[in-house]
Amino acid sequence: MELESIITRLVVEESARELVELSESDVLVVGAGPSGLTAAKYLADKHLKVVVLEKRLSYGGGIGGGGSLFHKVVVDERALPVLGDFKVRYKAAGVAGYYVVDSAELMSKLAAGALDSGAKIILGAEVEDLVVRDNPLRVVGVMFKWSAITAAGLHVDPLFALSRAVVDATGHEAVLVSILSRKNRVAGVAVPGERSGFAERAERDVVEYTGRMVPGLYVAGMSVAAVHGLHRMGPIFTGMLLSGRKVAEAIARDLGVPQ
Ligand code: 48F
Repeated sequence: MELESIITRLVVEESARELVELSESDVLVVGAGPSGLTAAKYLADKHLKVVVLEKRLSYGGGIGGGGSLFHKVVVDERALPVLGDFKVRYKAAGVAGYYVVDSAELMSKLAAGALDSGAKIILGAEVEDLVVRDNPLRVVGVMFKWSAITAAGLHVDPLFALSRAVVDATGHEAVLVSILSRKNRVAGVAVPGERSGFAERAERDVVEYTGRMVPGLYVAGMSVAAVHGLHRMGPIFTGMLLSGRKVAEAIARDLGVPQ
């Protein structure tokens, strides 16, 4: 067989085989930002089958921009155990209890940690709808298509991916909960959008409000702020990491995984 044929065959066969296998999972995490990647690792550590769908061709979400394009972000001491789990280095920088982290290191090691624990990350996959069941309303999966299709403005029907739990980790827009609210009025969920900056309260509240929206659908990271009208916090990432860890614990509990 010619090399060109081998390349095409291996890419298509392996991708197709894997996509079929991944079309039924335990947890679908939508968004490969800090909260989504953190959740993915801790869920995979519990031996759950975890798939992350990310619409861009890269992971890290808002991390890569660092603090307003400066290449550092801030965390406080509560984030250190999570940074340790991902082997992310941090530096004490003269303000007690606060640390700086290199944004490039944070985004790559969060992704590597999720992958090493067994999560699968599919890039270029945009979720555009939920899959639901009624009586009682529950979310049982998502509908996704390749982001390139959206970029090209083509009218193409999406594919399905089913799972026992779906995490909205799409950031400031809370894409999945917004879809739930707009297209499934029966859920009685409204998305007020996030409030203006108040870093200390935002860092606390975003973790506190992390969790289940309706059966099958969970919210983590900045989506939590959008859904619950919480403040934003700027380039400090403790809340994102702890929110990701918390949603993983909540899902594991709901799915009956021994803690
Ligand atoms: O925005 P993002 O980093 O979300 P996060 O985990 O973290 C927020 C922080 O980065 C920062 C902040 C806290 O300091 O304010 O902004 O809450 O990552 C969200 C990811 O979701 C992807 C998007 O490309 C990004 O990588 N995403 C958004 N919509 C979709 C999506 C979609 N419909 N389908 C797939 N991926």
